[in-house]
Amino acid sequence: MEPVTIVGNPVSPYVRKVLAACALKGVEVQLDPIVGLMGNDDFGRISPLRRIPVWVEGEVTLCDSSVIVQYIEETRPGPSLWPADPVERAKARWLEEFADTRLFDVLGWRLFFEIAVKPRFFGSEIDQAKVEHARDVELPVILDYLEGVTPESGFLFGDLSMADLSVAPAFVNAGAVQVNVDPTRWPKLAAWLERVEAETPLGPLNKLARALMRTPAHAHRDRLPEFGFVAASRSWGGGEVRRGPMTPQ
Ligand SMILES: N[C@@H](CCC(=O)N[C@@H](CS)C(=O)NCC(=O)O)C(=O)O
Repeated sequence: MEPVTIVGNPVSPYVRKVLAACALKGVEVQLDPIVGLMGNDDFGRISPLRRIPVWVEGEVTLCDSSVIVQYIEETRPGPSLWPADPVERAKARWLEEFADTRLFDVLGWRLFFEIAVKPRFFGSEIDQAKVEHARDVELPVILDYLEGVTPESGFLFGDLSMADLSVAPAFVNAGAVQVNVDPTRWPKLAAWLERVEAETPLGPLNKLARALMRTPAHAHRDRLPEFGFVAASRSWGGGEVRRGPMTPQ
């Protein structure tokens, strides 16, 4: 098989979701840890939305974490990434969808992007009203919902599945901007996040993400071996900072 390159920086929750799926399925990957906002012209050819992650395997290039995870599921042997029961499988896919859309809207775009990314990459002021509304009004509704679907023990559907590996990653980005899950208000969710961190491939990936958040972007490739990753020989990064067609204002 052709070697697989994952294009995308593990600071992105979607990149960590895909890397966790690769770890569970034993897919060996090389990593091109580019920031999506700094892709070069070739990046725009393999990622029309200029978003990470992208899967590159010979002539096959795939965008979107959910599409990539499904491709891994369908092309790689080993334990399924999803619950066996069709109802649970459908519910797990819904949680993946919820995480990729609503959860990331709030934790990713309105908190992490607004506080940590926009000022750094675009030199813009933080919109405090947006941040406070996201943190104090929108997020509690989401956390109440997730608390209601989180079990007392084990993972969301008993055994580890893509539901866990889709919902958990963005909480690291929220933590980086001091937004955390209060264990007195959402005890099951907070305990589940700790289990995911301690017992799944996402734990080491989250450590890598936290390390990269404290490292200038140009030095990210050099830090990969410390965390057991091989840097890809080719990079789709190095472009000017630019908005993609769906980058929020
Ligand atoms: N639905 C996509 C979302 C990917 C996404 O939004 N990636 C962000 C990084 S976390 C990105 O590349 N943003 C750059 C931009 O939108 O300009 C997926 O599941 O892969």
